[in-house]
Amino acid sequence: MRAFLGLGSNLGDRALYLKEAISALESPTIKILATSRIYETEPWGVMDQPQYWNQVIEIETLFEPLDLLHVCQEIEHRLGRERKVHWGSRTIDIDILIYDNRVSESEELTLPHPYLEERAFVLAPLREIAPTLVLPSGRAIQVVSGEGKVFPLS
Ligand code: A4P
Ligand code: MG
Repeated sequence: MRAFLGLGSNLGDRALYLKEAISALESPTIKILATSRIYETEPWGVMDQPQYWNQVIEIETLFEPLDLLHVCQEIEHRLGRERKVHWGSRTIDIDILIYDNRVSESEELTLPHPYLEERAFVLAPLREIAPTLVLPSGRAIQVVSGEGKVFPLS
């Protein structure tokens, strides 16, 4: 199945955490199909924290959504992620944005990601690698920009 993952880091060596997360994800069960540029983004939600670096990747995977989530969480844990403040600083955060056309509203996993269409830090890199994508709401990604300032790094 095809899925899009959102990666974010705002603590320590942000470039390294993004790179390490992507190489940790790559495996016989997760193939990386596309990788956006890195975007420097202003914090969304909790403003009083360092600037984020965000990236979106497209994958092809044999994992079911919950197993994919657990893989992402295991990688977050390995890369030193500590869960303290909701929406607060983190070395690495890996969110499942879209998984095929799957909808889930369990406590553990919400699909598509609930704030997907409100966040410029997700939409800008997603638009870069999937310019013709139609978002879960039915709107084209080209006409939805979300909130927050974002700057591509290259
Ligand atoms: N969970 C439910 N659905 C999902 C999903 N689709 N993908 C659950 C991943 N996880 C999902 O997440 C809390 C719980 O969400 C998990 O246990 C999982 O079962 P978390 O990563 O432990 O905590 P969190 O990240 O603080 O909370 P949350 O709600 O996931 O926050 P977000 O949405 O990840 O936002 N500003 C900028 N510029 N860039 C950012 O990357 N990130 C956040 C965090 C806030 N502001 C930001 C950024
Ligand atoms: Mg998260």
